[in-house]
Formats: sequence, structure tokens, C-alpha cells
Amino acid sequence: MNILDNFLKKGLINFGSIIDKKKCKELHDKVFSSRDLSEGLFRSEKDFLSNPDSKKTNPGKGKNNFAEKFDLSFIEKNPVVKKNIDLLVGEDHEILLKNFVIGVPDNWIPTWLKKKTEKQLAANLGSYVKPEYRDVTYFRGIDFHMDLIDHANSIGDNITVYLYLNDVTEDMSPLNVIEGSHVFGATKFPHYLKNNTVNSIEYGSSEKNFKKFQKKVLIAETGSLFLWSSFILHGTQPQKCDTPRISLRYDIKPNKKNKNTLIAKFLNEIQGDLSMPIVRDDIDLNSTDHKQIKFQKILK
Ligand SMILES: O=C(O)CCC(=O)C(=O)O
Ligand SMILES: [Fe+2]
Repeated sequence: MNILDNFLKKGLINFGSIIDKKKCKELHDKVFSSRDLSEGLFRSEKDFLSNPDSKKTNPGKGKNNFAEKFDLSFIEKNPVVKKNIDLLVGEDHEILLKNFVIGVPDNWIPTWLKKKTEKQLAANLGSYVKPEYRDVTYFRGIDFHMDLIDHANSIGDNITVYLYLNDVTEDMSPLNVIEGSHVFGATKFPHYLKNNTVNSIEYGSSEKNFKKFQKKVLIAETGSLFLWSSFILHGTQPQKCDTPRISLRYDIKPNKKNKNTLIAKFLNEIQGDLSMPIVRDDIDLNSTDHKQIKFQKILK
């Protein structure tokens, strides 16, 4: 089946390792050597408590963004990538954000922080990292979510493009993707999920309406590229080894005026809401604490 027909069914494209390995490795090495990748990345507990600083700690478009310092045309102008992205979201699409993502090994995380993040469903480490290092994104795993989680009140016609800059083994927090999980449209994080097995998982639009889906664990080599709809559930386990996973991620949106994109066709098939005012229910937005007890982590 052609990859775009497959996308219409599954909401995911696995392009395989199509991006120049040598250039990926060079980019990886530049990120790797640009900072103190150790416990030195993090603030002290005392400093954190004196100013939890929980907002705007991630790179933005044109703001505090290490990925914007590089010529990424070997990715963006790759003919296969460009052709498929243009067909999906139109040639007049907008790149809302490109950023590097680092999957953080446990041995960098200070003890005080380990206790905190172990309970979090979405361990984005931005607010715990020293301000000078916040030009890339840091994760200690994130449970199954839709990327719509970043876009409350907006139609989920975005796509995420994700490139592995190093070889990602089973221990290195590979992406887990639930194929076809767009069918219920926008649902709130944390999601109704059960019976997680190697190849499948059950996901519900409510406690009463579960369906079984195929799951893919994206163990893959340097230069492997993936693309998914912002309605597709995916997540990562915390790292299980000392090598960080370094990736590059794009958030891309079609132009509002363009109605002839394949993503518009994809959204037409969805039986459910295409946007949501409240996208998550795991954090108290007025405090730095996550509502840990109520929900169980799936990706541990
Ligand atoms: O890199 C990770 O651990 C999280 C990846 C993810 O969910 C994303 O980039 O959308
Ligand atoms: Fe995501």
C-alpha cells in the first residue's frame, strides 16, 4: 500500500532510515557537545523551590531555540520527505516549531528530582533544567498522549515529524505509537487505555467504549524518520540505559485557506471532536504538582 493511503488508515508514516546518516550523526554530536550532559544540567532543589518557574521553559519559534541555529535543508528538502509533507499539509504549510529533544538517562537526574518525575505522566524536564540549557527539550518519558495536548482550542490538523539522530534501541526510550488511534478524535490526557501488550493495546473514547489497536514500538537506526497526526496516541518510556536519545522534531500545520490537503480528508473520517478546550487533566495548572495518584502510568 502506498504510504499516504496507509497514513489515511493508520495516522502514521514510518519512512525508514531515509535521512543522510552522516549528517544526522554530525548534528547529534553538535547537540551532544553543546552542553553539560550530566547532573550539571539541572538546578538544585533549593533553587527550584525558590522559583518553580513552570511556564515557557521549552524552546519556541525564534526564541531560545538551538535547532534554529543549523542548516536543516538535508532533512526539509529531502525529496521523499518534502513530497509527502506537501501532499499531506500543502506546500503552503507552516512549521510552527522545530526543536531538538533529548531523552534523559536516569543517571543524570538528581535524586530529589527522580522522586518527583517517577510519578509524573509527562516528565518534561524544562523547569528543572538550568535556564541556559533550555534551548532544547528534555524528557524522562511521556505517557500515551496526542500532540493536540500542545494546542488547546485548535483543530488538530497538525502533523509531527520526528527524526532519530542516533540509533534507538529498546532501552533508549523508543516511541510507542498506537496505529489508527485517531478514530475517536480529540480525547483528554490521560487516556482510557488497558491491556497493553507488545503488539496491541485497548483504547477507549470513554470507560464504556474500548477498541483494540495495533501498537508499534519504533526501535530504529540513525536517520529514521516518522510522521504522525496530532490525533495519534504515542508515548515513550523513561530511558533504561545511559545513552541519551537525541531527536529532532517538527510541528507542522496546513494553511487555513487550503482545503485540498490529504490531512483534511483524514480529519473527515474522524468520528469525534476535532478540537478541545481542555486537553489534559494530569496537572493542576495553578501549582507545580502533578495529580499523580489518580492515574496509572502505562509506559513505565
Ligand atoms: O521524545 C519523547 O520522549 C517524546 C516524544 C513526543 O511525544 C513528541 O515529540 O511528540
Ligand atoms: Fe508527542
